[in-house]
Amino acid sequence: MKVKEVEAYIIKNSRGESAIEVRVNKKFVAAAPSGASTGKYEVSAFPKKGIKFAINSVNNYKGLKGMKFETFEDLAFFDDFISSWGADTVIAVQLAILKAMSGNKIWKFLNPKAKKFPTPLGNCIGGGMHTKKQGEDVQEFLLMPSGKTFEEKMVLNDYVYRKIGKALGTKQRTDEGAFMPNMTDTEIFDFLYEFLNNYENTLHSRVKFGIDLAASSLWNGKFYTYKSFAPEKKLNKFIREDQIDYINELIRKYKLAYVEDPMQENDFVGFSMINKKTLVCGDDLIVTNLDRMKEAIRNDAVNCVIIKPNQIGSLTKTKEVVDLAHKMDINTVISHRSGETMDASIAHLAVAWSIPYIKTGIYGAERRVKLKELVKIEQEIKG
Ligand code: 2PG
Ligand code: MG
Repeated sequence: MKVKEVEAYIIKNSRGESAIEVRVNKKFVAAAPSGASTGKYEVSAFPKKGIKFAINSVNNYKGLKGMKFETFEDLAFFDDFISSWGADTVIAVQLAILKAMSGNKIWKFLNPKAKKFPTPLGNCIGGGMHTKKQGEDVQEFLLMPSGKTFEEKMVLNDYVYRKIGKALGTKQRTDEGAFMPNMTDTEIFDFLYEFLNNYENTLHSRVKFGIDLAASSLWNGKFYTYKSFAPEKKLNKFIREDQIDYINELIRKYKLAYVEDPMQENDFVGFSMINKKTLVCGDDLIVTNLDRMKEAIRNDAVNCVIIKPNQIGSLTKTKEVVDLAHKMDINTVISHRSGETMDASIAHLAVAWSIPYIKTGIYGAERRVKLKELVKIEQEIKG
């Protein structure tokens, strides 16, 4: 595929912030999302001079026109641009080129034999940084549905989400379209546990749940501070050891299937002390960075890792983290960001790379477009 034309420009993401979109050879368009609870070790989304500077850098870069890209590995060419263009810029350019190389069929281009589909992890109740700290402390309560096909699981998540909304009687939503009730963490844990154990609420299927605590946003260097803490506890500040006990107790009491970022982003050893009967997932801890993935492996910190291409700013580097995780029997979760666009590329990457989970949210056009893309791919593959 030869690049004839490249155009970068600004669009608005789901939070109304400026985001970058790139168009290659007129027809192939890709955009990058952005986070609110970003990890300290993520690559910056844009250079210091800002998004406009990044966009001009792409549009004024003469070398791109006439370049040929034939394989996924060719995209590594842009790794040298990460610091000057920023992570979001490189990801949007790489994705647009990948779409052009594949005629918008990324999954097939990367893995024509693909046949595994991810389970959707759906954010149904939320707080933390996705509500500017107006909601409860836990950033995301996530549904993990069961089912034979991706579509079945998606439909189940959607059904349960709506039912939860009715039961809570709230219409307020977080950045990711999760409900934002006026409840404490403990009240929500109790509610979800009871609700999901009543099979009349779940179309008689098993729906488990888990959380993204995004614990770095509670940590001040000494304590984890909970705004609305369990009424039976007098203290709302936890030192590290209390935090470990608290999380392990939550896992036991509510049979959590998934726990993301239960400890702050520097505490590999703390992660290793969390009960691995459940999926213990590193997001801000690993930030899709190969060196941090290795550090996590050395410490036995996780059995699951979040994959967000724009944390590291390179699709080829992202793939290295996925490959190492799978080689070490560590689960992967490809993930949207809280500020999302209509780009559905992560759906394709999930299928191409046999990623077992996708976190995309349940509600809102920018989340649904990724789920619907997976349904489309499933129909194509399974007929
Ligand atoms: C997370 C993400 C996505 P953000 O913490 O996992 O849910 O949030 O994009 O704000 O970093
Ligand atoms: Mg997270």
